[in-house]
Amino acid sequence: MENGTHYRTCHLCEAMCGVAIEVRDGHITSIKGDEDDPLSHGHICPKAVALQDLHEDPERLRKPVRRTSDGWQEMEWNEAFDLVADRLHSVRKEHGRNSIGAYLGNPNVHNHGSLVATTPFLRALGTQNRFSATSNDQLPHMLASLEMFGHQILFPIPDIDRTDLFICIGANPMASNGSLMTVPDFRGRLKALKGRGGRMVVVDPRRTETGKLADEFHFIRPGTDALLLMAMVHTLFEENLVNLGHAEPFTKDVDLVRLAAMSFTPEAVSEHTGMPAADIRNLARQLATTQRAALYTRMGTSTQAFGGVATWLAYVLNILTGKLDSTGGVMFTQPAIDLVALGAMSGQNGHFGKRFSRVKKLPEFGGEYPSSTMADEILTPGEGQIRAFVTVAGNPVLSSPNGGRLDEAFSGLDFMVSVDYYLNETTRHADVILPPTAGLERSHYDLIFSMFAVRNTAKYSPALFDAGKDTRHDWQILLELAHRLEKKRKGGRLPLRAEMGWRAFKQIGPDPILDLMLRSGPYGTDIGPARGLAQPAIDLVMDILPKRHPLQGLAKLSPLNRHWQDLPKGLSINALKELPNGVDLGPLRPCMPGRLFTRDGKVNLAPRRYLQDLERLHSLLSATPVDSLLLIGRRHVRSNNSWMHNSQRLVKGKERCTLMINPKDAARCGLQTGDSAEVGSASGQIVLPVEITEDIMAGVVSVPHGWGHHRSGTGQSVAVAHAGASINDVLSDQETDLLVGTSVLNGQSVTVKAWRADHQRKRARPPQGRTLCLSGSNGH
Ligand SMILES: Nc1nc2c(c(=O)[nH]1)N[C@H]1C(S)=C(S)[C@@H](COP(=O)(O)OP(=O)(O)OC[C@H]3O[C@@H](n4cnc5c(=O)[nH]c(N)nc54)[C@H](O)[C@@H]3O)O[C@H]1N2
Ligand SMILES: Nc1nc2c(c(=O)[nH]1)N[C@H]1C(S)=C(S)[C@@H](COP(=O)(O)OP(=O)(O)OC[C@H]3O[C@@H](n4cnc5c(=O)[nH]c(N)nc54)[C@H](O)[C@@H]3O)O[C@H]1N2
Ligand code: SF4
Ligand SMILES: [Mo]
Repeated sequence: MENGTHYRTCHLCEAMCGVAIEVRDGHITSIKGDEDDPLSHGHICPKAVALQDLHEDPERLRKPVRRTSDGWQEMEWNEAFDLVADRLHSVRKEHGRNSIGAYLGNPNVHNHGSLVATTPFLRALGTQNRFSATSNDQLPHMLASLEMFGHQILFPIPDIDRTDLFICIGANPMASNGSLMTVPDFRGRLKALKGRGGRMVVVDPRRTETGKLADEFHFIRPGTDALLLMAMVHTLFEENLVNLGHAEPFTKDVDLVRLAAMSFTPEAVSEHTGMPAADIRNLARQLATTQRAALYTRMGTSTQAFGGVATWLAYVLNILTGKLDSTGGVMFTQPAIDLVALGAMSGQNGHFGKRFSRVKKLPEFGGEYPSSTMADEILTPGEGQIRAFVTVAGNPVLSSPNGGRLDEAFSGLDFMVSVDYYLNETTRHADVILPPTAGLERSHYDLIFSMFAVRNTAKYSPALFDAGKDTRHDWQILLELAHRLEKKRKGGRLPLRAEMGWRAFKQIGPDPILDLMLRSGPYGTDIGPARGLAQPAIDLVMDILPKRHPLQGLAKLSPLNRHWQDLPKGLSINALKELPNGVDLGPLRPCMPGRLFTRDGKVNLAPRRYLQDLERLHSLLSATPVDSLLLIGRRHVRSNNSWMHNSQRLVKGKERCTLMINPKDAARCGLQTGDSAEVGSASGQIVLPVEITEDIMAGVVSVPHGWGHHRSGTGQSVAVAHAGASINDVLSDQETDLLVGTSVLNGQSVTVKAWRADHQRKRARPPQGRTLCLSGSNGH
């Protein structure tokens, strides 16, 4: 790689910060924020240095390895592909297609190559036993978008740069840098918001880094957001504050929502939520009476027992107060590659509940079952039991509830393969690990997060380093395996056309596909004066063809669509290569009802399945609030899920994997600063240092996720030296949001007790910060 500064997008989290990477003699000498990036304007967080650490990490795998009785042994790619395809095929032949399980982890969505190759790979696997990080994450948002707007990834994004009131519930963008709201430099944007006289309100069981910057902060008892939001809806109707604004003509079933909210008065929910009724009313009034306002919810409200209803209600509140599709409210993006429209064109708007998982009968979403039932499907004998497993860029042992049980499940498989460049808590169970190139060794275009950003931008970066011949990108690994599996399924040979197709795909890779999507998208090819002639033809097509005809989709998406006429044109990979800092495509703009994908072209405010789930919400209201401690998660700006703890620069300093506990609860449990505590449930126990703080609500304790690197046989020595303990060893996989199937990662009851060195000696327990119960199975 040439000496000099290279610009690209950091792919580690959702914020898409532009980075300027200085390279000298093939080595990175500095990583800074790119001042000219149109979205991040020079902002980066401390994790940006991990781009270098990951790239240079001597423990990052670079060649395939297989497990042998003498430990891990390197192998050649061809041999590895043969072995994996052979084993997967024979399991499939013997036990049927659903005997293979597949889990896709979070980094896949930061990797356009993987995204392009995943569909053919999963098709070749042919299994219905698919899982991903989605069901531990944003699933309720996807369901709400599907049910209300007709497309699973058409998310309303807070227009934070123009809002005057930002209500943030169950999210901590100061640590996470935003989620389903790509918002680099949240702090700077918040400062600007306050500078123009705006305010931020935060509702969270912990006074988080974001909460500390709020103009108004409220504690809420975990898992009760749906009650709070219902009471806000109630207040809007009661006080005549409903005003849908320009969404009124294309929104239906407002009255059903009014009825649904009738009994949820602020007084009725106050005890459960822990929020005074007057504060709830006031919150609803502020939202209604501030013209430019956005209500935003995220992980804390989605991954809990009522995540489905709570997320729906957050959308409802924005709509009832006229914030949807309005400047400074919540808006839809117009990305250069519009996966929403492309998906709709091929009929992939999303689906839910088309089939149910074998053991627990949990609903699929988009063809995936909830990750919380992975262990059930592996451990429960019978027709359709999972016997072989594929993980791609995931670490479910640390990221899914009851990780201990999953750990045990993986250890008993007939065969497992992981596409991952680390030997970690999950991949240590694999028979073969296929390591892809690292982020800086491949080209980058942020297909997914460009769609969720607070401003429309586009950026393409070529690979910064040449990985060398003896390496493979994720997409190459996935396509190669898919091709081989397909061949085996067809008895060793494919028809000539299919064979040519696979070869061509493997030859060209994802970038020409990106290019095509860019050129045919809303900012694509400029046909200049011909536009005057083409437009009437397009309009005619749109008028006479049925609403769901594929050509409608094409017309809607294309640069010719009337909606997009005033957008800049001419985007392609080549054009973007000329603009290494990226290109600004402007602020979010109103685009409704044109961008709706529902059958009747309306926003469905009261989808039936949410109304049906209200009975459950009513029973929460009539139950006595539980007295036990409720466990919630947290994130830290120097950590990213489970896989950045092998960077010394990121893990150094004060211990971060601690149990946060309120002084009142600490006193009740006999805990003092400097002590360790044992946190337990039927799933397992962990021991970790306590951090006594008023920042956490009484009755609530918090543990970050992604830690617990003590398990033997992993290959990340820095992470092992900073092991921490895994919250997911305590969280049960038996609790899901019954509406959606999302894992309940926040609000489960736990026990906390003091853990002292003398106990430790007497009971021969492992040292602090270690998980006690490796298998963690609750033996149900
Ligand atoms: N209790 C609790 N649990 C949680 C959460 C929580 O808040 N609380 N958060 C949940 C959320 S939101 C998420 S998204 C999940 C994440 O959960 P997962 O996606 O299961 O796990 P990660 O920790 O992101 O692990 C990513 C893996 O991908 C590998 N990897 C990194 N880059 C690449 C790449 O380019 N290619 C390939 N092939 N591999 C790569 C890493 O080595 C690592 O093994 O965790 C969830 N789990
Ligand atoms: N530094 C860093 N950044 C990240 C990640 C990371 O691991 N580290 N992960 C990335 C990923 S994969 C994701 S999905 C995003 C997530 O982005 P966020 O959703 O912003 O992440 P969290 O920090 O988990 O915020 C959840 C908040 O919900 C609160 N909470 C818990 N339970 C409840 C509840 O019942 N009600 C309410 N109202 N609040 C509750 C928690 O205290 C916490 O403040 O972050 C991304 N960015
Ligand atoms: S916030 Fe940090 S990790 Fe996320 S994209 Fe920006 S620099 Fe990368
Ligand atoms: Mo996530």
